[in-house]
Amino acid sequence: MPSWNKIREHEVTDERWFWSRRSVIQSALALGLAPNAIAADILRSEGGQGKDDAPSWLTEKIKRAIPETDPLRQSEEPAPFEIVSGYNNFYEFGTDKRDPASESGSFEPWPWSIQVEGEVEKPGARSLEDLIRPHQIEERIYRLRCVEAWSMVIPWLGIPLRSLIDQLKPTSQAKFVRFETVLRPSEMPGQRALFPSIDYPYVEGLRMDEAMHPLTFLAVGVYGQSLPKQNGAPIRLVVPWKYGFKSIKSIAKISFVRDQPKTTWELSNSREYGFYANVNPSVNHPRWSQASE
Ligand SMILES: Nc1nc2c(c(=O)[nH]1)N[C@H]1C(S)=C(S)[C@@H](COP(=O)(O)O)O[C@H]1N2
Ligand SMILES: [Mo]
Repeated sequence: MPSWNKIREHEVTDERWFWSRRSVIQSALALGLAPNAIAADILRSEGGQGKDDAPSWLTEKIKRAIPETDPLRQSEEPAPFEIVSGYNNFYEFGTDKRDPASESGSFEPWPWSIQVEGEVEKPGARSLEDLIRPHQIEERIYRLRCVEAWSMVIPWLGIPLRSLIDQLKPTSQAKFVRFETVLRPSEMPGQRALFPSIDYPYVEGLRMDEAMHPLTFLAVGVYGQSLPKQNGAPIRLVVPWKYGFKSIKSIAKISFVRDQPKTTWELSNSREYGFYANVNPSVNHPRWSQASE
């Protein structure tokens, strides 16, 4: 039986190597053995500063996460941390797969709050701590499939979206949940682009029953640490049965609404990217096959 069935995902070799290499660099830095610029550069290139910036309530909670125990998860070998945090789609930082890791240096996710709006008991701004701390953090290993026909298996840490919805208490008028990514052009070079490829802020949405599905997840970490900026720090959606673009990053606003929200990719090209976007290998994208990945 593969080792990932017995140990927590963040204890597997890739990640152990990753952090031990990092701590070697950090101790060398402390002892004055490594030139600062070089060491800082290595640390930056290895997945951002998420681990250092996250508040201790979150890193402590993440350490106590319930490990994934899904017996159906066969032969799904997780992608190495370097790939999960080095090959990304996050247009706010650029359209190249390497841009989110290299261009997210000025993004400062902490402290974070989320604006809660619409058909809900108590609208208003809520700190991420208020929203996450009451819940048990779980590990979920999901295959994230991008509509571009690639996928990776990722060990997320977070809470079911449903737990947050239960906490927020939407009214019976709420039929959809609408999510918005933070709008910070000064920290996000893609949002400053003269001819941006999509409109900002990035918007996504789910029908209420999809949002309440037990697999629908709000990730605050990956591979045993808080989320790197390029993966959507400090909090992003993960919907394992929908194409990756539904899994909106760096969520700053959650609205409970009556009507189906207009989402970013639907607005930019509704023929290619619909609201529901359920993964289905037998339905081709208008410009390419979805049969394999
Ligand atoms: N705000 C925002 N969220 C986003 C995107 C984006 O460009 N901006 N890209 C989406 C797409 S197309 C994919 S495939 C996934 C990629 O997530 P990952 O980089 O953590 O693998 O994030 C999704 N969430
Ligand atoms: Mo994607």
